[in-house]
Amino acid sequence: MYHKELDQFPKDFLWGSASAAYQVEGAASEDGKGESVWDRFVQIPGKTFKGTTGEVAVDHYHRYKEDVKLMADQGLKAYRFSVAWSRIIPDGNGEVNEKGLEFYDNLIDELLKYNIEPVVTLYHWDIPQALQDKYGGWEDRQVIEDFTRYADILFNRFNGRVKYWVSLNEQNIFLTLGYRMAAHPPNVTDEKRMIQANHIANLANASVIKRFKELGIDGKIGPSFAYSPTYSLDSDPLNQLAAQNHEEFNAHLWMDVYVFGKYPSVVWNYYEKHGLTPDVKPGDEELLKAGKPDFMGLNYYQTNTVANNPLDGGVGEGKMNTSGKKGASEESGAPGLFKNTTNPHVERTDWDWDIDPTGLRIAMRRINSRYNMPILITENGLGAYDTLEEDGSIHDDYRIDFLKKHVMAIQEAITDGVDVMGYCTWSYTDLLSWLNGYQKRYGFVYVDREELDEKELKRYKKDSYFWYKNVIETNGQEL
Ligand code: BGP
Repeated sequence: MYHKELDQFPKDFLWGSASAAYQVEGAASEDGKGESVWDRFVQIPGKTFKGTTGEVAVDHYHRYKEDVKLMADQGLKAYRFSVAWSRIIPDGNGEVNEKGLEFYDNLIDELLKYNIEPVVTLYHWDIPQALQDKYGGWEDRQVIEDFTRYADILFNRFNGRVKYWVSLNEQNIFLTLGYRMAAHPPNVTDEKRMIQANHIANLANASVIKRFKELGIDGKIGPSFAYSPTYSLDSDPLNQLAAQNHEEFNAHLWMDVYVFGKYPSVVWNYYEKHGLTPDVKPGDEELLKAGKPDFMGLNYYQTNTVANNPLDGGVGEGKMNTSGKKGASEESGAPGLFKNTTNPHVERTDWDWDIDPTGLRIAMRRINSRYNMPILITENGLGAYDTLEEDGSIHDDYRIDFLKKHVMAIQEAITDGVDVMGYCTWSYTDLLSWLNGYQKRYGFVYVDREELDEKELKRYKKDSYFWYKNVIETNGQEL
């Protein structure tokens, strides 16, 4: 669809940026914080790039005032961050650690001092290790109650100061990588267990949303979903069908449950035929339906292009590129459903992620037409190598180009009729990329550290920092 003129961004549009506790905070065992599954997982040799950990990360825990000041000077309107569950309740379901709450109190107050809207993510992948040990974390229904209690503590504590809440961050990613690919904790490769844990995570997600509504909190809540819309390689009907399969199994499987409270029938049927159905108990369906979010949080990085993949001799799960050497990713697929192929129409990053701004517009349009709910873009950004020049500048024109085109795609989607609340880039400062170390940088603010050398963790403004400042100042009129 072409428009003669584009609509303006809404006046109260949330121009933001995002992070996650484990990736920025550091202070891994300070002020009573308990161990999380990520603190443990990164100790396994070979799991992360050069064995990097978030032990120190970018030391945001001690430097949050400096970081917030940078945001304020830039004019940022919203900052999305996550709370580390094991700071609040070190063993997951026992005593509350007041010191942990205080850290987030201070961070929130600091943001509000500069009129920056806090967007709080309840869970960004770091379940307390104690719950993993006690009952297997997301595989046991006890987690629904424990997660709801933890959320309840945050809702009550920050009510009145925080208006935007994200329930689970990328449930699709942490469960797929954690239980199918053994690339995240708890380091498992078992489809059946993944589906079971996913069902319980669905219930936990619905349960906190339900609780939020019961408390009558003045604000909005929704999950952040990693949506990579699927394209078919071409018009070959078999490839089209593979694309349809991919969309059902990678998108509808989660978003349908969030919004409609039920699994897509094609996926459920597949589960039944393969003996994979999760254990559904009386009351589950009601709970799922009662947990309808206020918005869909969209984490958008790329699209997927897929082709037919036969059952016999089809391509299976392949390794991701975590080295930053272009072309290092392996062919990947699910036999009988789809396989990923190269899209000849788009460029790729050094980590082999497709660069596709139009894909963002397509993602928003698809969410709009299938789910008809407002969208908050909770992540979008470019992971790239940056060079710190001698004079302290960083010329990341490639990042500006990436962000500019994505912001334009949002404006086009708004003009198409999509309701968009805001846009959080990933990420504010550079931070730890879970599996890719510190060399894969996303921030507006460069943090001077390397994989194995923390240096002084000094902050430098990149060119993109100034570019975004102007975008915010002009409410998107000058890109
Ligand atoms: C999302 C996560 C973020 C962030 C981002 C970039 O999936 O929610 O935490 O890490 O992806 O991914 P990566 O660090 O793998 O490049």
